[in-house]
Amino acid sequence: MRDESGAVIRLEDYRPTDYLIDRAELDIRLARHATRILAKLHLRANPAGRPAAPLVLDGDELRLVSLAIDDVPAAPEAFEASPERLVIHAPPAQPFTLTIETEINPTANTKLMGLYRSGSAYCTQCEAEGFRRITYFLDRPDVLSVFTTRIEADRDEAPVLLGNGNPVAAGDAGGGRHFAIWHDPFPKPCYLFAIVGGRLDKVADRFTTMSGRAVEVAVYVEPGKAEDATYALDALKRSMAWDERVFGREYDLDVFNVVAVSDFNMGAMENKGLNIFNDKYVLASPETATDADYANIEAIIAHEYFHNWTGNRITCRDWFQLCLKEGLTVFRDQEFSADERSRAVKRIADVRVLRAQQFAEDSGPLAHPVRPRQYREINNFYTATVYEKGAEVIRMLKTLIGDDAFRRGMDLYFDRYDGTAATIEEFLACFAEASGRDLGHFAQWYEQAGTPTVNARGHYDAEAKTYRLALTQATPPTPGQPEKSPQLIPISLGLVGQSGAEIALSPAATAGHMPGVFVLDGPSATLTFTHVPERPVPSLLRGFSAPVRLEIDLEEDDLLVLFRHDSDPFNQWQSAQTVATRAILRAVGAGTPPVPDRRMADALRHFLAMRAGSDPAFAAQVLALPTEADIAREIGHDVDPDAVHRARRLVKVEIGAALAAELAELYGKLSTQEPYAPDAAGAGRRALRNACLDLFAAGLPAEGEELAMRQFRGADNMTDRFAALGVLSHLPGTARETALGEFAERFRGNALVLDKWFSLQAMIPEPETLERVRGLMRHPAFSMGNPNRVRSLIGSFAMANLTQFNRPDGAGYDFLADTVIALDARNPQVAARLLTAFRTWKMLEPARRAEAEKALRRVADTPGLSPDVADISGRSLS
Ligand code: 0A1
Ligand code: ZN
Repeated sequence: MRDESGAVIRLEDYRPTDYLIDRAELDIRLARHATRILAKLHLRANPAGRPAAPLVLDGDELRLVSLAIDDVPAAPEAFEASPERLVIHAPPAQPFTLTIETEINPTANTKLMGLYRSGSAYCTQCEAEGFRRITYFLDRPDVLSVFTTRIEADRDEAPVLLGNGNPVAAGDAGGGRHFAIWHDPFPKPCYLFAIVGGRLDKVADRFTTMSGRAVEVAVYVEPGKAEDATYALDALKRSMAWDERVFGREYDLDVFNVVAVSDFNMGAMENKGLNIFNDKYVLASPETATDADYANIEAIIAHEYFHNWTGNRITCRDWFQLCLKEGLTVFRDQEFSADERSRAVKRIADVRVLRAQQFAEDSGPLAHPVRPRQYREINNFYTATVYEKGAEVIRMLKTLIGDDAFRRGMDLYFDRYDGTAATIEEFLACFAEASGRDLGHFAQWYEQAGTPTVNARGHYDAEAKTYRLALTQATPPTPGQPEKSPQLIPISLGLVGQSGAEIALSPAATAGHMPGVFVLDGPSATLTFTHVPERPVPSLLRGFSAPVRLEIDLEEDDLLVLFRHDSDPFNQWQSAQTVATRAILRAVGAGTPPVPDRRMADALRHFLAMRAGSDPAFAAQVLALPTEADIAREIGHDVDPDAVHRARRLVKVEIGAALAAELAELYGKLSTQEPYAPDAAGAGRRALRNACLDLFAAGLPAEGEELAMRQFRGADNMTDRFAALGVLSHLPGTARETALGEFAERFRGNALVLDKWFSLQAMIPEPETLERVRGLMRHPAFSMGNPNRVRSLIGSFAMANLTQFNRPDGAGYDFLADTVIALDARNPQVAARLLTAFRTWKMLEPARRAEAEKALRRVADTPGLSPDVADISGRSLS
């Protein structure tokens, strides 16, 4: 256990280290239970540090075998070693070397941090503080070292040996062992260090960079699975080309390797030249992966690759600056996917994720700024706020200063900070310089937590032909920030006439900003538009130009004008969502089906007739109702999840029944015999077809079940098979159980596919589900040791089954509490992540709130908790 558990680390306490490590030469002798690491560190005093200070190196569960200073064995009184620390009392004044030998047991490493075993392979995960579990080091991102790594292993056990940088030598080491030496010329913090050793297959190719250098690119996977890595390899090459084209960034080593492992705490990791991935985000074949899986693989491959510049070449000064690399890199991967696929659909999908994850986090006890000011456990800050809201902040910056100044700012940033560990202030200064703008107020997005609400009220003066729009903003208090200041909010807007024509904006309305963008930077503002020939419908926050909630007093008919005619596809989609949200909220209030609203069904019917053929992916987004969690957030307090579920169901049934004929027809039209390809166009058609099936089955369950069963059995790809199973999973009865059984049988032995099967069952909104989940935990394919299994079964139950996790009797909460406590002993990071399912407990109605609090307290009061779980339970209760 790390002894600093409970200690608060604060941004204001940052100071440089007293020593620097210019070079690190590692010799790692892999062995299952006793791996030896010989580290020769070349140190010198940091001119920015305190002179003649003791040297304190970080460790975590380490055993020191030997220590030498300048190649002379260290006298016992010269140092102090514990599993967590190595202190050299009086280091030499001149540059010196430390030679440290440690021994670790990768097989016993169930935390999956540091060096561990996944299947039969050895791999590492060092971000954020895992390198200290390999050797003693200055384990922080502002210490940049050039690494040379020799890896030695049994040739039989680990014929493939990979490290950071370029391969420089390999050979026989005697006694059935062999070695490889890797050298990474780019100074990097140790969190980017990685090695892999194992019996792995690969797919490889060559990428020629824009300056003509040849790079060997390869994806390594478990033996026999190379075929399933070809899509990832292709996505990698497309990412490399895109970063050259769009940001002018070229790759810098001779090789780029990706390795897929089955035991991984997160999605993937951007280690220099050696990305390590959760195999869920690499392996794909039409039979086993859905279109969504392919899109995720493409996005995550791109994300990790883009880190080579935003994260690796320029890293973070400290972990408070995490969003400097993560927010920016998410923005970059979102733009990549938007360019590779449909921009509008990608934006809608990203905003759905932002609202589901980040808005939820931002309105509860775990809310924190994009750049937090303090933490107890940094692993708990790889959050939707740092990643997703961090990306929104970059997007707003681009909206505010325009594409050209944004690109100039990026160029300046790369130029000025290459090879350094930077801060948000340094980053923003590049854009202030490139645009000539003062970004002082804008920078508050990094400091102030909470989701602002923007309220808009419009008034049209028919006589004067003017339209006045009154805007106000307010941000609710968040933990540690009771008072909020107005944010600087870019509001992309337009005015739409009743017949759909865009009304020209009088230039004065948005003067001083980018065209069509009004910047709300105070508590309120009034915009006056002149020469407005008719009563307009305002289209605000186009493209979701800021991460805020928008309240606007539009009538249903006005929303439908936007749905039909808005030139901004995001707001077209948004207005349909708003209409549906209102219908569901009315049903929650009434407890009965809302008065059937013909207008909405008519509008959808018209929309499908006009747009389904030309833009099926977009149409699928329109047909997908707001989720139960969306509705719960909209209600905001005293939420009864059962009432939300019933109301949403009622509306879905009503729409499904009203449109049954059209949905069936469209479903039929979209049923092609073309062979499966995971491209955006095909994915769009499948998404729409499956959205039709889902709505149709809600309206006409008996017919829907038959159709779904036929699709389930006849599908030639996982997208269609799994979508049909999803529809069946919501229809209680024997067909569902039969289909679930057939699916399990067909994919026996394929862990990643069975994860989908676990997840689907965990999300069934019925009281028997908790028992089903408990039963599935005893399934031979389930294991508490594998993060993907845990997330699929238990994570889906807790995070994506609103009614059953929030059972009124509290059994869902108790189950999660028990599971988190049990898992904590094995893998604190994954346990802490699971516990964030309680992040919205305060908005529940009082009886459930009391049950949730009881379960959270039980976790918090458990002796011997990891810092990870102690931090989340403590903050959740505060
Ligand atoms: N930097 C990675 C995310 C990551 C963070 C921590 C990890 O520890 C287990 C692993 C991965 C990314 O943004 O993809
Ligand atoms: Zn990242």
